[in-house]
Formats: sequence, C-alpha cells, structure tokens
Amino acid sequence: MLFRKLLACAFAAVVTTSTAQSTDGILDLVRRRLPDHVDDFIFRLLENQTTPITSATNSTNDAYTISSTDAGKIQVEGNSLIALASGLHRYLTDTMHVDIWWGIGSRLDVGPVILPPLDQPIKGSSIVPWRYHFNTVTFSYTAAFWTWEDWELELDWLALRGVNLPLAWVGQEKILVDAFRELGMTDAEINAYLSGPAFQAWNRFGNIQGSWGGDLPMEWIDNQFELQKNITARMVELGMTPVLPCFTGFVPRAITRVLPNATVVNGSQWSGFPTEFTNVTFLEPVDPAFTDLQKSFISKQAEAYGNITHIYTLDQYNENDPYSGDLEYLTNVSYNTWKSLKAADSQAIWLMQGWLFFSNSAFWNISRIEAYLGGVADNSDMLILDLFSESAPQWQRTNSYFGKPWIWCQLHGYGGNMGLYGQVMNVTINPIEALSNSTSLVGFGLTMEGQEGNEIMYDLLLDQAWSGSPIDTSAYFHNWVTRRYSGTGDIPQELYSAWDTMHSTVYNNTNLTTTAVTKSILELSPNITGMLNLTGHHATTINYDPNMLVSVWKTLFSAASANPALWNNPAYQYDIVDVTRQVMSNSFDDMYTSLLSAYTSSARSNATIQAAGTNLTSLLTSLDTVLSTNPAFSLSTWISSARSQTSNTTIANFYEYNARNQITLWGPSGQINDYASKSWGGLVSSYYIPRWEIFTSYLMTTEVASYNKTILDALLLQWGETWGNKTSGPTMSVEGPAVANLTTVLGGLSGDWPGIFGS
Ligand SMILES: *[C@@H]1O[C@H](CO)[C@@H](O)[C@H](O)[C@H]1NC(C)=O
Ligand SMILES: *[C@@H]1O[C@H](CO)[C@@H](O)[C@H](O)[C@H]1NC(C)=O
Ligand SMILES: *[C@@H]1O[C@H](CO)[C@@H](O)[C@H](O)[C@H]1NC(C)=O
Ligand SMILES: *[C@@H]1O[C@H](CO)[C@@H](O)[C@H](O)[C@H]1NC(C)=O
Ligand SMILES: *[C@@H]1O[C@H](CO)[C@@H](O)[C@H](O)[C@H]1NC(C)=O
Ligand SMILES: *[C@@H]1O[C@H](CO)[C@@H](O)[C@H](O)[C@H]1NC(C)=O
Ligand SMILES: *[C@@H]1O[C@H](CO)[C@@H](O)[C@H](O)[C@H]1NC(C)=O
Ligand SMILES: *[C@@H]1O[C@H](CO)[C@@H](O)[C@H](O)[C@H]1NC(C)=O
Ligand SMILES: *[C@@H]1O[C@H](CO)[C@@H](O)[C@H](O)[C@H]1NC(C)=O
Ligand SMILES: *[C@@H]1O[C@H](CO)[C@@H](O)[C@H](O)[C@H]1NC(C)=O
Ligand SMILES: *[C@@H]1O[C@H](CO)[C@@H](O)[C@H](O)[C@H]1NC(C)=O
Ligand SMILES: CC(=O)N[C@H]1CO[C@H](CO)[C@@H](O)[C@@H]1O
Repeated sequence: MLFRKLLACAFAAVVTTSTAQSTDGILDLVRRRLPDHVDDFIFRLLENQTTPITSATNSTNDAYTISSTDAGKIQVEGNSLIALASGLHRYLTDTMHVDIWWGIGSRLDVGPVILPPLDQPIKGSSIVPWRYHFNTVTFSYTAAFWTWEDWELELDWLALRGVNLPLAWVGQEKILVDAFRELGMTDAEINAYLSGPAFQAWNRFGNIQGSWGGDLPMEWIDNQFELQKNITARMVELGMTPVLPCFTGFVPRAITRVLPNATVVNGSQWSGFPTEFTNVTFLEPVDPAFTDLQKSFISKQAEAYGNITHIYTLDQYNENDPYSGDLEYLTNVSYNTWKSLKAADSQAIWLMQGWLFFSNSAFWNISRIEAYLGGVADNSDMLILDLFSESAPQWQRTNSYFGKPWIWCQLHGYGGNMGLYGQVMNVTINPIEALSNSTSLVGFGLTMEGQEGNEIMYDLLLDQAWSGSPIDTSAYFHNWVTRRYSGTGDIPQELYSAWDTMHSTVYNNTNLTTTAVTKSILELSPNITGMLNLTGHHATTINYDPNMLVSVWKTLFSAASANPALWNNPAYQYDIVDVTRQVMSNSFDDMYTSLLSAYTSSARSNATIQAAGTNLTSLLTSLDTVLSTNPAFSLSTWISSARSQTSNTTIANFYEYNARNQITLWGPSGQINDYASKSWGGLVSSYYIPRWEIFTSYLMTTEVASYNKTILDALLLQWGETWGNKTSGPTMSVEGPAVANLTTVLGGLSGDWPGIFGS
C-alpha cells in the first residue's frame, strides 16, 4: 500500500503545474447543466493541488464531503477539483436522481426544483488515485467527427464520474506536420503519410499510413488543432490531467530524403493492408534525430496548449511487431525513447497501452516484456494500461508489469459494435482483488473501442473506484434505473424488473468463450458457414436465453402503459430501441438458419429460398424503421456529422467516404470488412438489406455443390465499394425511411411479427 502511495505521489507531484486553484470550472459545469441552481451550490477546495510535496504526497486519493448549509445551500468540499465534481455527481445521482448520459444528453436539469437538503453529510473517497478514460481508437470509432458541443457533453460526463486522466490526442497532426516541415519535408511527402479523418488512430501508432479515397486536407488538420485547444483547456478547468501525444518514431518514408543517414526500419504489415498503406517507417530511437523530433513535438505542443501535463501516450508496437525480438534491441528502443521524453520534459511519464502483450502474446513472451519495460529504468516514469483486465488481464503474468504503475481497464467492446453485454462480476470483484494483490496498481479505467450502449457497465467500474469492496450490483442496477428514467413522473416497477432480469443474464456473462460485446450476424457479409456461434473477439454467440430477452422487452414495453409519459423520456426511447434491436437481431439468427435449411434441403426450390430470404429482409426493414426513430441509432447522424465538418462539397464527399468506409469495408478493399459495423437506421436498409438480397439471389442461382465463396465475396465487395462511394449531397438526405413515431412503430411489432413480439 505504501508503495502504491509513493508511486501515486510521484505522479501527483509531477502532474501539478498551475498555481492557485480555482473552482470556476466546476461552477461553470453547473452553469451549463443546471442553470437554475447556480446559486444553490457552494464548492470549497480544501487543499491546493499546487503544493505537490506537502499535500499531494500525503493525499493520494480524492475525497469529498457534501452537506447542507444553514442558508439552505448544498456545499461540496473536496481535496481536488475532480473530488468536487465527483461529490456533485454523488448528490445529483443519489439525492436528486438525475444524470448525464451518452447518446441521450444531459438530464441533470429534470430533478426537483428545490434542492433536497441533507440530514447528514455524505462522504466519499476514491480507492485509487487515477481514473482513466479512452482507448486510443475511441477517437476514431466514436469521436472522429465530434463537434465542440459533443466534446463538452463528454467532458462533463467524465468529470462528474470522477475521471481525472483522459487521453487527449485530437489534432496532433498539426504538431507533426509542423515538425516534419521544419525537417524539410514537402507537404506532398507528409500527405503520403497521413491517414483520413476516420482512420487517424491507427496512423498515430504506426499500423497504417496514407489515405485512400483522397488526401487529408489541411483544413481538417487546422480545425482539429483548434478543437484540441478547447478540449485541453476544459479538461484542466475540470481538474483533469490530460494525457497528450508525443513523438512515437513513426515517420513519412521521406525521412530518408531529408535525413539520408537516418536509422530507420519498417514496421510490420497490418491486417492485410498493401505496403503502400502499412509497413510504416520507424525512426530508431537510438538515432539523434529521434530526440530532436521529440523535443520539437513536445515544445510545440506545450506552446499550443500550455504546460498542462507530463503524461504522454506512446505506443510503438500496438499490433505492430518490433524489427527484432532480440532482448538487447528491445531494451535499447525503450531506453532511448524514454531518454528522448526526458530530454523534452524532465518530468515526463510514458503511458502505454498493454494491448500488445495480449494480442501478440506469442511474440511478447515474459523475457521480451521485461526487456522492453526494463529500458525505462525508473518505474515511476511509466504507466501501463492493462487494457482488457475484465477478460484477459496481463498483470499477473507480467508480475504487475515488473513494478511499473498500471491501471485496471475494462475494454468491453470492439469497433463500437452494438450488443447488450456485460460482466458485472468481473468488473466489480476483479479490480478489488487486483488492488490487494498488486502494489503498483494506481487506477481503474475505461478503454472501450467505441462508446456504443451498455452505459451501465462503464458507470459501474467508475463507481467501483470509490468503493473498497465489490459493489452490490443488484442494488446498483436498481439505483441506476431510478436516475436513468427520471424526469417523467413515476418510474414503474416494470423498469426495475426488466433491468433486474438483464442484470443477472445479459449483463452477467461468465462464459469465457465470449469476452466482449456480441455482434449481430445481420451486419456481417453473408455466407453459408461460420457466421453463427462465433466466439472470441467479435462473438456472435448469444450467452443467454433469447426468450428471456423477449420477455424483458415486453416488460419494458408495458412500463409505458403504466406511465405513458415514458414515451417522451429520452432514456426510455433509447433503451427500448436498443432492446428491440437486440431481440430482432437474435431472431435474425433463426431466420438465417431457416434460409440455410431451405437452401440445403433436398426439396430446395427457388420459391422456398426466396420466401426465406424475404422473411429475413422484411425483418430487417422493420428493424430499420425502429432504429430510424432515434438519431443515436441512425446512419444520418454519423454521416451528417462528417459532412458538416466543412463547407467545401468536395471535402465533404471525402469525409463522407471515410465515414462510410470505416463502418463497412474498413480499408480500400475490405481489409477488415465489417469490423466496425453498426445496427443503424439507414445503414440496415441501404447496405445490409441489399447484401442479403445479393446473397439470396446467389443461392437461388447456385447449386449447393457449385457454391463458391470467392465469387460471392466478389459480388458483395463490389456492392460494398458502390455503396461506399455514394454521397448524400449537400442536402444530407441519407438513405432510409423518414423518422417514424416510436409509439406507433413499436405498437405495430406484435402484429407484424407475432412469432417474436406476440403474446
Ligand atoms: C491555496 O493557494 C492560494 C494561493 O496561494 C491561497 O490563497 C489559499 O489560501 C490556498 N488554499 C488552501 C486551502 O491552502
Ligand atoms: C471552441 O469553443 C468556443 C466557445 O468557447 C467556440 O466558439 C469554438 O467554436 C470552439 N472551437 C472549435 C474548433 O470547435
Ligand atoms: C552521412 O554519413 C556519411 C558517412 O558516414 C557522411 O559522410 C555524411 O556526411 C553523413 N551525412 C549527413 C547529412 O549527416
Ligand atoms: C511488411 O511487413 C511484413 C511483416 O509483417 C514483411 O514481411 C514485409 O517484408 C514488410 N514489407 C516492407 C516493404 O517492409
Ligand atoms: C513550459 O515549460 C517549459 C519548461 O519549463 C518552459 O520553457 C516553457 O516556457 C513553458 N511553456 C509555457 C507555454 O508555459
Ligand atoms: C473473469 O475474470 C477471470 C479472472 O481474471 C477470468 O479467468 C475470466 O476469463 C473472466 N471472465 C470472462 C467471461 O472473461
Ligand atoms: C491474489 O493473490 C492470491 C494469493 O496469492 C491468489 O490466490 C489470487 O488468485 C490472486 N488474485 C488475483 C486476482 O490474481
Ligand atoms: C452470475 O452468474 C454466476 C455464474 O453462473 C452466478 O454465480 C452469479 O450468482 C450470477 N450473478 C448474478 C448477479 O446474477
Ligand atoms: C459457453 O459458450 C460456448 C459457445 O456457445 C458453449 O459451447 C458452452 O457450452 C458454454 N459454456 C457454458 C458453461 O455454458
Ligand atoms: C463466413 O462469414 C463469417 C463471418 O464473417 C466468417 O467468420 C466465416 O469464416 C465465413 N466462412 C467462410 C467459409 O469463410
Ligand atoms: C449454434 O448454437 C446453438 C445453441 O447452442 C445450436 O443450437 C446451433 O446448432 C449452433 N449452430 C451452428 C451453426 O453451429
Ligand atoms: C505519509 C507521507 O508521505 N507523509 C509526508 C507528508 O508530507 C510531508 C512534507 O513533505 C512529509 O514530511 C511526510 O513524510
């Protein structure tokens, strides 16, 4: 425990930079979200985080006390700004029963008009000094086209939930471009390296380079840079320590033109991309140019955003194998990288995703991990994200990363896939066990690839960071429902009951064959084998009884009979669409199986295949109508956010191409096809339905013995490319039916699909 404190101290001591602390940032949050209650709250900071040696050394965790004052105000006292935000959240959620949500927005203003007084003070303190948020790729899967308004919502969500260590690497291309230009590279040479707006995360850690479908425009780079100024300033105001990017070593091929003697190697090939787009050039850290670029990057960055952090994200081998597995080589790479960071910022801490140790455990045996981490001689100069702790923790086999501080993270889902899923036991019991087993564990964090649904699972882990024993998840779900559906009168028992059932089923997966959010096969490129019962990364297995979920749906639906005002409740609108989506996806599996039976039956006829195919596409049409009732489940939201980043139509078309390509082919010709697929209104109708129609007609015209997956895949790929090149035009009319009325649409389901939704 003492060791943990010392490590935490080392961080706390170095990350504090500004002078006197103001609580204005927290008051501004109240002003944004609870404008009617600005004068009802008092925030008092009990310690200055600016005196690191005395106070931060002695207080590693955040703590708050909430109480009522004689004047009838709610006072939140805390030892840090994030403690104040966390205390405010505790009052809002537990006493006022309101919250702020992804995909729904802020519902903080629907609570009681008069703030309920507290009989007794409420106290809370974190059990770990750091709460981390973001996977490197969340920035592409979820936030690629976010506006400042989207970011404001996210940052308020994070602050209230006590996150004090968020990744902040929007807009880093601006810094890189400036550094490369200074080296003498031309813009054409730099552009050959940079990837499109929907693919920047993978460019930044050297999986891919270059852009398909057009070059990254300078206006994108400039706008994102401006956006990052807002983001970092707000993070600091809210009491967070941003994790900023730095120079990783990945460079344009032209490095050897401007530095003919540079020591470079090529990174490995990623996910079947052609060499043009992968095998990214890596400047060896031993080369003096590496340190020069590091200094250039970090000083330019500090100039732009201020000296706001000493923690830098730096991944060199994320799904990208080192040039050599030689132990000495690995130690040298990390040693020189660390030295470069220290030369640029003497207090630098290197934050790294530990994903590689899981994803390529064949390469990263214990000796190699030890060699690579060992290059950083001072343990407190590094911070590792144990990226997938709930399913595939690496901290045990690495002996707690050989003493390096690390963070227990829930990854939960890939590619922003949509499926109801959670492991309530593993995200409550395991981090607490880890805390008592590992002295260098200093935080809990969320590293989802995309923020798509299942919000309760993320809330749960962030709340676990304030409870020394595993949370009672049954009570937790109950309380969560109370705040989830506030603002429209009584919360019917049905809502509690539906969530209680999901708590012990969809959110209590314990089957080790499915370790993350499940995928719906309706989103996968059709074929006749291998779609159902997939396990692992993108499992398609349903680990609960699908009939149970149908009865959950009925219970949820009947809640609105008990309280019809729920139809106007954004949380209810979101959740019922989400559960309907899952029920229909589950039923799709059966219809697909029927189609295969019709195809392989000895009595096969075109009529039976056609009928089975039509059944399946009709279901998708209904699904599309349901999804299209809600912008959070609509393709048009994604595409219009991409297009509206610019006023230039040619550039808007390029952004739209990026947006479409990421969620479908993911690569110029389907390199990681359907990885980031989505059940979105407009996408189901315009993309998946035609794909299943192509499949059905292929089956009708092809004998079982002549079935040729290569031919079928070519047809489907051609369709993928056609769809990906479409543009919505300036008027933004994205394919799909007009937004329909949710009440009518859901009310019609039991008539349209009696086999699924009927009583
Ligand atoms: C924090 O620092 C400011 C400025 O130095 C000082 O006025 C204030 O009293 C300090 N507050 C605490 C709680 O130490
Ligand atoms: C930054 O925030 C200001 C408001 O504070 C806003 O006007 C501006 O558009 C934002 N910048 C970007 C790039 O979104
Ligand atoms: C590159 O290395 C060669 C041989 O060591 C040397 O002659 C030359 O001056 C170097 N060029 C630069 C630009 O450093
Ligand atoms: C790309 O990487 C692969 C290994 O993943 C390697 O076999 C190939 O030679 C590399 N190509 C280039 C041009 O570096
Ligand atoms: C950031 O810190 C460095 C090193 O202490 C200093 O040289 C630089 O002026 C500071 N920059 C800003 C913007 O405060
Ligand atoms: C839960 O955690 C345990 C211990 O780390 C692990 O063995 C198990 O695989 C996890 N459960 C699932 C469903 O991944
Ligand atoms: C913690 O340590 C105990 C005793 O060594 C061991 O039995 C247990 O499995 C460990 N738990 C985890 C999560 O590693
Ligand atoms: C979750 O499943 C496990 C294993 O089946 C069971 O022991 C546990 O009680 C369940 N928890 C809940 C909350 O349903
Ligand atoms: C876990 O899921 C797999 C794949 O669906 C299944 O074969 C297995 O029976 C399940 N295990 C348990 C214990 O339910
Ligand atoms: C059929 O598609 C699924 C899902 O994309 C895939 O896992 C499976 O390998 C494919 N089957 C064959 C024979 O390629
Ligand atoms: C998938 O799993 C279900 C449930 O275990 C089983 O009934 C079905 O036969 C499996 N389908 C395939 C294609 O393996
Ligand atoms: C437990 C602990 O770290 N205490 C320290 C608190 O701060 C003072 C002043 O720096 C130190 O002397 C204590 O050792």
